[in-house]
Amino acid sequence: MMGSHTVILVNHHRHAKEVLLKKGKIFAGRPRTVTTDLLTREGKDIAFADYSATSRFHRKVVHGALCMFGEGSATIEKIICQEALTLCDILGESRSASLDLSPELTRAVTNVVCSLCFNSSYRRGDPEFEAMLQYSQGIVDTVAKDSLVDIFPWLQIFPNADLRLLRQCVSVRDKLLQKKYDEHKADYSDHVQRDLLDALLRAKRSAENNNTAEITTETVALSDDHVLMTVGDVFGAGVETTTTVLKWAIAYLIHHPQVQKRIQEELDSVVGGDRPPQLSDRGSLPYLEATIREVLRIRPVAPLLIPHVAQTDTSIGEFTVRKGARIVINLWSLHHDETEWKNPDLFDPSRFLDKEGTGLCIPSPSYLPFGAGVRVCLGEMLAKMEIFLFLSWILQRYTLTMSRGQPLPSLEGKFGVVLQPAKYKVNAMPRAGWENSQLQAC
Ligand code: HEM
Ligand code: PLO
Repeated sequence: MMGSHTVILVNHHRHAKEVLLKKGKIFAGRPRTVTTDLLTREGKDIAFADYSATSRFHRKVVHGALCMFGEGSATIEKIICQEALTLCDILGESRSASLDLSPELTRAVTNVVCSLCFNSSYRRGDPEFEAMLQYSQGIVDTVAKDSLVDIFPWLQIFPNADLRLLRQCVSVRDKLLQKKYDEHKADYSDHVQRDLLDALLRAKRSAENNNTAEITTETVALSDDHVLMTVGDVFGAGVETTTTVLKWAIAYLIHHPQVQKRIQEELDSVVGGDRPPQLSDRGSLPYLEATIREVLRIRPVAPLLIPHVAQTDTSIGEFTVRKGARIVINLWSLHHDETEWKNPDLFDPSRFLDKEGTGLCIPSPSYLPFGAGVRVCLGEMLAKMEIFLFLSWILQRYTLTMSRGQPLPSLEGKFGVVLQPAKYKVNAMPRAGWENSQLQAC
């Protein structure tokens, strides 16, 4: 029991798959908590919304919009490459001095998701971007981390520094979202769909006019709050998750220079030095892909996923589960299970390669970095494209090392709604032939 709630912790992949896949709809609910209610205006988003016609409709609209920019679409690749180019230029300007990459990575990733959501981007030093960095960290530090107030909601009547910070950050975020929304409404046209916000506006109008020709299944009325919270979810998820993976990947590459070297050798032989890497190279760079898989295994972004809720009386394995019970999938435990993974605490990308070392594999069923089933992550494709392109662009040109006299990055992580690495600094040494490069986007 956590407060008045039954919480079931699932530690084995067989049970996790029963919850997420076999009984996916039964376990598709989400709990209402004080902090997520504050963030999402009582669950008017996707991720923290209970399973309902509205949240299913949201998922569908967002999925459709992301597919429009998805794999195979030149638009998204162009946007990511443009940001990768700017990022590489900044690394070049650092002249191998130690640099906290975090704000630069965040800006690159934010600009990709900003283009998708709002058809806009941020320049270095943009005050709106600085404000976003601050409010987003404040939210990550305070939302949905099983804090006491989420377990005993009545505690919110007492002064609480975390809740105060969360309220303040959410209010800054909401102003930013509202501004984007007002701008979009002002020059919206049914005939052009510039971004996700346009797609949501269109779905909202279409539902209001009951124009079901466009939407084949359920069409649900969407309030302004629903549109705002949903775009806020995608924007927030889009920024915090991908940035976190890139930071973990770089921390591990600094700890394991031999892995970095092998990725660079693979890049040299497949891509060479005359052109930047592109999405179509992904299939020919198995070691880089295996490294990304290993980073997602050893440091899962959401080590406890988002809690699920049983919508009816049911069971998991031989255990009876009552309607309303909260289910926490312990992805950390799945990804570090010693009976499934040899030396699970060892960073070893080659575990994702086949015997010949040339093809990719998933060596254990105990691996679900994006969840599975009806609540599976909506941004998996986008995140994988970004991680691949950002890492391959950086490693083609630079070798990342620790600054002299600095400790190695901590691999411990700070637990919250996402598992973030601690701050660290890196040196980006240009590789032979890339010392004075003027780079071109793809
Ligand atoms: C949900 C992982 C990137 C949007 C989730 C969940 C996980 C996850 C584990 C929860 C699944 C569950 O509760 O069963 C990741 C990882 C990412 C990533 C590892 C990066 C490597 C993204 C991106 C976006 C996104 C880039 C946005 C475009 C969402 C949304 C949900 C979600 C909207 C909620 C789905 C729902 O509740 O129906 N993600 N995610 N994610 N993710 Fe991601
Ligand atoms: C990140 C901070 C933002 O300011 C708000 C936000 C919205 C959606 C959340 C995201 C935060 C954290 C990561 C989450 C995402 C929805 C799905 C994703 C929880 C809190 C994951 C990994 O499950």
